Amino acid sequence: MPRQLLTALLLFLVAEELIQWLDPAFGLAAVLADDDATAARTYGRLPQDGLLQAAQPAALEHRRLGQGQVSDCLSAAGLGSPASLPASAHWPFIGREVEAALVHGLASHPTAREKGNALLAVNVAAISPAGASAPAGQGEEHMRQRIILDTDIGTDIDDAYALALILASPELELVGVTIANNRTDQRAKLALKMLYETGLERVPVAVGRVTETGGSVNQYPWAEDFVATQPIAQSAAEFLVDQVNQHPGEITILAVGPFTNIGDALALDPQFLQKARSFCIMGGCVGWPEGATPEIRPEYNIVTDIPASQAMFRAGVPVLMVPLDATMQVQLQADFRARLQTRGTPLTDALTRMLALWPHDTPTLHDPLAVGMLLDPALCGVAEMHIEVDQEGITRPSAGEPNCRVAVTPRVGAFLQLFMERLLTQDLKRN
Ligand SMILES: [Ca+2]
Repeated sequence: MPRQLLTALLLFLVAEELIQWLDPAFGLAAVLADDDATAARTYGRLPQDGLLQAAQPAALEHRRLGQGQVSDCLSAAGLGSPASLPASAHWPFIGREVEAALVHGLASHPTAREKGNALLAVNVAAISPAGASAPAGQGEEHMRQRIILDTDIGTDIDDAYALALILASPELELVGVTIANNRTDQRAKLALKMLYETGLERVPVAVGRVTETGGSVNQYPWAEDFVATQPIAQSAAEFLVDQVNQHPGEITILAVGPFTNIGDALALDPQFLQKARSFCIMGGCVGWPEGATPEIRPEYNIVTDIPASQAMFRAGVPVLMVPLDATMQVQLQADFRARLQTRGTPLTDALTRMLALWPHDTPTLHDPLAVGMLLDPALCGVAEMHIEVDQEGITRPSAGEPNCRVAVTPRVGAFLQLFMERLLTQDLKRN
């Protein structure tokens, strides 16, 4: 198996096209590819099971590399602060800051090369074909997952990327889109137009109630004149309740906006989340692992509708929670954006147009990371926690039976690779 792993790695490295998509985790691989002998020594000794969780301590042991040494490496490279590194045993090796530091460290400090090898070994284990985290859909055991996306598309740009990732992922069947937060009529038009332009106008869009909460619909001009399709007559909450009652145990609900529609659906049917197959949110901030997040703070989706968020966490169903702690690490840098822009499909063109209206530069892929967890649950390390929402909208872990599985340590490189592959290889269009 080590030889197969090496072969897989070398194939990976020579795929120049691929390497250009990838983030510094794999840029590090490219650096080390200059030295085949070193690569062979490193990769030939990888644990054979390929499990990320097993590979991390094994690789550390193999290279006698501890966190202190990594901190030294960061310091030597003049990048990063050892004090900012998470102290947890589930230390996120694939954090961008660490990767960037190591790339620079390797380039300028030969003694750092050995240290980099061990971290690279971990990354290779994580992406290897032998890994336990092969993308869903490649095995017979993976069923097509039916999902409803509850979104506030139109404020931050990441909702549009999340919808795009769903549409471009054959493992997911989008049952419907429900729209939350303030001008839900305008947001609905954005979703309707994205679905229409990609030939998926059969997917129903249900509008949530208009609220007085904040968040401008800055991308609305892209869909302002769109009249080809309309939302369904059911409200978002009615649609959610109706669907899980019609198909109990089958539908995954993915909520990536303020949780008003979830709260309204719970008011209609307090058991509605129990009838879903699973329930996943992008939201909250848990301050874990220690040091990964500067401080626990109220997160937008939670704080925009605190009563709905409180009801959601008390609904008695396990929540798969993808918090800021993980999502802030996943950013869509300029080279990635350029690749999407030049792809030229209706879907990527829609994203380009909406991005141009978004009043910021670099998207953080909060909501797409939650989609990623539905595609491949191994994309983030997960911790079980008991979460309650306080009056300020803070989601502080507290004592009690776990009610959440919280995604805290993202494999940034693996996620971005999946994200870019899906959006660049799709060819969705109107029939
Ligand atoms: Ca959102």
